[in-house]
Amino acid sequence: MPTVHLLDYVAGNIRSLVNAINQVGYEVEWIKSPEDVKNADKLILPGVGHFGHCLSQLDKGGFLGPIREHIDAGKPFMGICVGLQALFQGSEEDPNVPGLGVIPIRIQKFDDSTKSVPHIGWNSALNTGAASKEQSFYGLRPSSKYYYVHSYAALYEAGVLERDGWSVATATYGEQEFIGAVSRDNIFGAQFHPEKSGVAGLRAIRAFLTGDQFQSLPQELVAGKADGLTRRVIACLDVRTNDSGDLVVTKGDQYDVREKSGADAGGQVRNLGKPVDMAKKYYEQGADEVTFLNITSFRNCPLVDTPMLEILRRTSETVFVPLTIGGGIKDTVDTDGTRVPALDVATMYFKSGADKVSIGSDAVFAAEDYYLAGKNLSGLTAIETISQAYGKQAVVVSVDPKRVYVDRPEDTSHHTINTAFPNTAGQSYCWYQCTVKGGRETRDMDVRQLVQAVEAMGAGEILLNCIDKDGSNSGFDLELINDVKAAIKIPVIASSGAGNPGHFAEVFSKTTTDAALGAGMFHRGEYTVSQVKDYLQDDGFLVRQFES
Ligand code: 1PR
Repeated sequence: MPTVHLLDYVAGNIRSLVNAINQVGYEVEWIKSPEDVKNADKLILPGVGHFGHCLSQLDKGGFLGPIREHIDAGKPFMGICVGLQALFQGSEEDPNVPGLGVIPIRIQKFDDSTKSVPHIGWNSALNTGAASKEQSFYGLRPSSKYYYVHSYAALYEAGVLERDGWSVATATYGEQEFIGAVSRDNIFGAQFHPEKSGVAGLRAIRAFLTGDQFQSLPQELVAGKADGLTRRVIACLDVRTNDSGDLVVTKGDQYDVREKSGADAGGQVRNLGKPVDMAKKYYEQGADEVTFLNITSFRNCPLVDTPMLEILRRTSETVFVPLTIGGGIKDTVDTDGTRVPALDVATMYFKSGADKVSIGSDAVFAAEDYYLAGKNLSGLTAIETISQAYGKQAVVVSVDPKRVYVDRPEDTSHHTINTAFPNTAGQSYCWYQCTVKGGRETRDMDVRQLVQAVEAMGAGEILLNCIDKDGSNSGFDLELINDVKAAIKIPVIASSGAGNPGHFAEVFSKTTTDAALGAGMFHRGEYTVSQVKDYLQDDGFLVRQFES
């Protein structure tokens, strides 16, 4: 197999990049020292975390000079995400740290007054020079969508880079147009993650590796370009060991996953299929992300026995969209008494192919400590340590709230809403109480308090479940979603209650949710992800369809 050199300067979550490179027929050789850069023909610089952290790590390791020499020698170079940003002059994220300065522009933070930041999801990479005969560079297509996750970007100014000979592809987030990819001579940079962008991303990686810089496209691929962020549809797999000892995808009603009727009535864990096979099926149906939740993590789970690692390893070999893993991301004591910090637990998952970790119970305990300390951050929580090391986009907080009804707002110290759905006792105010351990234990904290605390700690996204709605097929809890969206800036994934494609259209039209997640309706085979996408498209929403 031909090779490409990869510079992994933070021992990061780049297994998926390696898998993508292997998938297009190349082998990875690791750059371990600055001398190795000299032996590289093709060099890829992936990037995670902070701009400043990336550049100072490269500087400390003595890599910056050799990278510059590699680029100046005209050898193929590809930067991904922060690896692309490294090519620029500097970034507002860490103003005192200089970039490589190949592109004389500074990276800026997205304006979060009008939209969620980070920008997470599938967006365009439209070649600004598409009118020329070389309509595409490195296989980028106007009809394709690419997976982005970042808070900072190079904002686009028409013609500036083009005048210097750069090819530029842009995307638009809210009212801001930014650089999605650039190329000039031997350099290719992508703000999006090609390794997480399905077939469209693999095409870009292959084009870079084979040196296929410019292509002209057939008319049908150029026409019909629809810029902007698509509506993100996520498939979620709750995973646990069933009574026969097999690891299965299961699904509960209000978090109870045991059968109540039929042959298995009397408490067997529902078995809806095998995790790896189902993840692949949803990827091929067009799921924009796949989430695995280990729902028995409330038990003490020793690290020697973490079957989810194998699931991730196998899934990430064939599923090229973001993978999230949740359940048991916390400080852990292993069977031999070794204390393993949450950051190390998360690292195991990232190295096995996860792109994000999702933290449930531990986030509630951390939020309680945060308020007890007068809203002071300790710097030691799982959220803070993981977000510091891998970037906030890698940290999702999964919330498991349930409604508590009261007669009047004054009857509780918690934030209430006036609900259109009073309970049977006629109470029309409620607050959303946080739970831990898969809903087994309630805490004296409302959902607003939790999401605001975890946002302050550096969480990048909220996975907003709702125990009352879970498995009900009655649609999402729109009141809950609107309440949470109003309280924070980070993106929210609406979850619990999806029963048909219309529920996805409803949540996207009646709330400002950033993504929507379904489980039971997909697992039971009632609807496919592509049917949801088709429905949304017919309803006028922008979606990404699976490219084969
Ligand atoms: O607390 O950090 O160890 O994480 C445990 C994780 O496991 C949490 O994310 C928690 O939400 C999840 N979990 C724990 N127990 C259950 C259970 O069901 N018994 N599942 C559970 C949560 C909720 C969603 C579900 C949606 C959509 N599942 O993921 O997929 O509600 O379902 P639907 O579309 O069928 O309505 P920690």
